[in-house]
Amino acid sequence: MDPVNWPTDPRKESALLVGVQHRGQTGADLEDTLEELAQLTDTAGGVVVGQFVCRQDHPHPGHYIGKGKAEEIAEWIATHKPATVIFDDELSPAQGRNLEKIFKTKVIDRTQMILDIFAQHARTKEGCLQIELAQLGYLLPRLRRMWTHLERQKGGIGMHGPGESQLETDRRRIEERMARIRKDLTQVQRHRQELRRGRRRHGWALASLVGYTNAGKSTLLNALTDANVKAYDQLFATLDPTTRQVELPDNQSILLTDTVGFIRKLPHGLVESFKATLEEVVEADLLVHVIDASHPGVEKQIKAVHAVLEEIGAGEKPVLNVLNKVDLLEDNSEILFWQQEHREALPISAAQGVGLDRVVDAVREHQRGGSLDLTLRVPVSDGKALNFLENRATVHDRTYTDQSVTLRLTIGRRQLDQLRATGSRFETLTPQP
Ligand SMILES: Nc1nc2c(ncn2[C@@H]2O[C@H](COP(=O)(O)OP(=O)(O)OP(=O)(O)O)[C@@H](O)[C@H]2O)c(=O)[nH]1
Ligand SMILES: [Mg+2]
Repeated sequence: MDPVNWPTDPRKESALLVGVQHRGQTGADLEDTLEELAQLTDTAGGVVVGQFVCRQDHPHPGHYIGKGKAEEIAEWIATHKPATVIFDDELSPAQGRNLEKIFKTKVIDRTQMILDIFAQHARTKEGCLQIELAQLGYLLPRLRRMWTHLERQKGGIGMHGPGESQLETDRRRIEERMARIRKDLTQVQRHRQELRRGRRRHGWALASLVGYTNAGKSTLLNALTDANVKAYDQLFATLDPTTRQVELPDNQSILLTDTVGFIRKLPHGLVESFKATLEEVVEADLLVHVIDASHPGVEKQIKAVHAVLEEIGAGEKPVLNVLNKVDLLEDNSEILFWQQEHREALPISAAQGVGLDRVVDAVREHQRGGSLDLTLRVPVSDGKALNFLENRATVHDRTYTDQSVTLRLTIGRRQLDQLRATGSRFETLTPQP
């Protein structure tokens, strides 16, 4: 693909994108990746003015791409003068340094851009601390680069000693700051744990929305509750968790949390730093995976979400898959195909409020731990149990005698366990499965 003439917006930072096609990657894969990189650039406040693609099996240790390609790009840069060159993969500190020398312009990688977007979108103290930690972690091994730059500007003689010790001082300061942030974040984590414990004491089940960034998680939370979370056509619009109560039938409720979205090649340092936020996912009883069914790269997005869930230790959680944005699909055939592949996935449109009842029913079914059809005999004196059953189960009919009430009902496995735990002296007349 040759550089193209793109429309430019003079208020935005102009960016040249560089993507690498690795072995086994199809042209469509690459296009999808570059499209995403362009979207990230846009979200970060840049405007794409051109793109280069290099075919390469192994990254060059010195400058990531081949020398010939780097020179070809340098020529383009000399003519078109983009403010930034953005690489789709993470560059080592040395690669970044060398490329800046060849291109004579600022070079950033995908990781740095994602960190930048997070920094722009962080609002709460928790979000700001977590992103600062991730950015400092990224900066630490790259400090030398800034110092070398200084040495070049001021000349080598006499710079070596002070430069070296300045670097050491900077490094130590950064490490101290990182240690301080980690300590503050431990407090945040403790506070979140307390909140969750309190919620559990109320007997509320916790569910967490997960999914690729821009899949529609916040839109779904807003549609199911009055959360009023900002939903934008932007990547990583949400960083800080929001939890709201969703009313389920049978007087039950569940707490649903909307949190940060995932992306392919999510920087590891970022996952590490966002531990406090991601614990909302790790500690949930149920994950509601919001999938953008209209996205051309949807299968890869699903894989990326599964990979992040594995990484944070939430790979084994029960998941309810919802296929969102079905209003954008041309016809039903895609949905039918999807349902063959992912049998239980629920087609919905969060934006248009279609299929939300099914989501609520499925969450409720999960919360009940499956339903049982039973006949129970409860002593009339056990008002507490009778009250519990009237509220928490669906009672089909009641037969009264002097001593007892016989109820034919449908009840969640979990609710039955709760009733047992109260020490109630009910009898089960139908054999339990
Ligand atoms: N057509 C259509 N658009 C939708 C639907 N659901 C969400 N969107 C749009 O998709 C974009 C992203 O929605 P969000 O709810 O912000 O997505 P998110 O998953 O919270 O994204 P991040 O917080 O950025 O990770 C917005 O422009 C929404 O209006 C849907 O069912 N149909
Ligand atoms: Mg969101």
